[in-house]
Amino acid sequence: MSKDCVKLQFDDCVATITISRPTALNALNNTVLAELASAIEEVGENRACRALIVTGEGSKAFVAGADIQEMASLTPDEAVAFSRHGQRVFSAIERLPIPTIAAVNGYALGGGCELALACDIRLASENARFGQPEVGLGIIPGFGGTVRLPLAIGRSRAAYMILTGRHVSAREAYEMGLVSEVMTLESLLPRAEELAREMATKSHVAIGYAKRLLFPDDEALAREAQRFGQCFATDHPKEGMSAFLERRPAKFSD
Ligand code: DAK
Repeated sequence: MSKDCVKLQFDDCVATITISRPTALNALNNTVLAELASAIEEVGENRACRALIVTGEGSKAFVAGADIQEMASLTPDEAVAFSRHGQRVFSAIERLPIPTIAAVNGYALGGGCELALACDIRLASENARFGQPEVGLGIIPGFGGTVRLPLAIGRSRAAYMILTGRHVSAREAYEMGLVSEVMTLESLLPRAEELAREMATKSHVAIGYAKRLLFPDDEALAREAQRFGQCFATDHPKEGMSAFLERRPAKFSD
């Protein structure tokens, strides 16, 4: 599959996936999700590959979420299907038997924060910002955020992020335990590579087993997709996303 929005590079035992859709701050539309799925499959098939880095193109965004333009017109059934599709792609990353590092180089919002959460380890540049802003769009996190965020940082902090929709800085994310290290943007990829190579020297058998013990519950992910679909049975997603696209505050009906 040719890839316009996702770059995949192998450097002996380390693979790097770069989400590259700069006109929309690397937002995840159906093309990006399909290309990402194909890149993950290639990584999984490469027996020499011992670690994966996921990052975003440029210096502003890792991934600014799912594509709001594409999501705005979903029916409830399409919304469930979209959520399950995204969840499958993110679960495929999580289920790779090799360690995965999100090198977060800017905005990691909504689906972008969830993509980082699907990786085992998160490193952030100083300009990174994390958030689950979905409630402001009339929806809930739909790509595993309600399941993986509490696992990563605890229920109380996850509730703070999901229910307020606030962005948190790289430093706050570090204090919450959402990221393991914060550094300058220039140091981010070199440090990710260094860590990837360090983990590549460990037992890949032990790493594969250790990872499996950390997987979240499939049923919880299915419940999230179901609830996501239910949001689309109301007019809130349409209002929230139109408001974003029209650059005005959303006004949600009773
Ligand atoms: N989708 C589409 N386009 C986006 C985008 C997005 N998520 N984020 C940014 N863009 C586009 C902007 O529309 C703008 O396009 P032009 O107007 O230039 O054509 C361009 O990228 C630059 O953005 P801004 O002009 O807004 O740049 P600023 O520096 O002013 O602001 C920002 C940067 C990241 C703070 C802002 O762009 C922003 O708030 N973006 C939206 C972030 C957001 O709310 N993301 C969460 C999306 S919700 C689901 C499963 C999962 C999900 C949803 C459904 N199902 C099961 C159905 C996940 C949901 C999400 O991820």
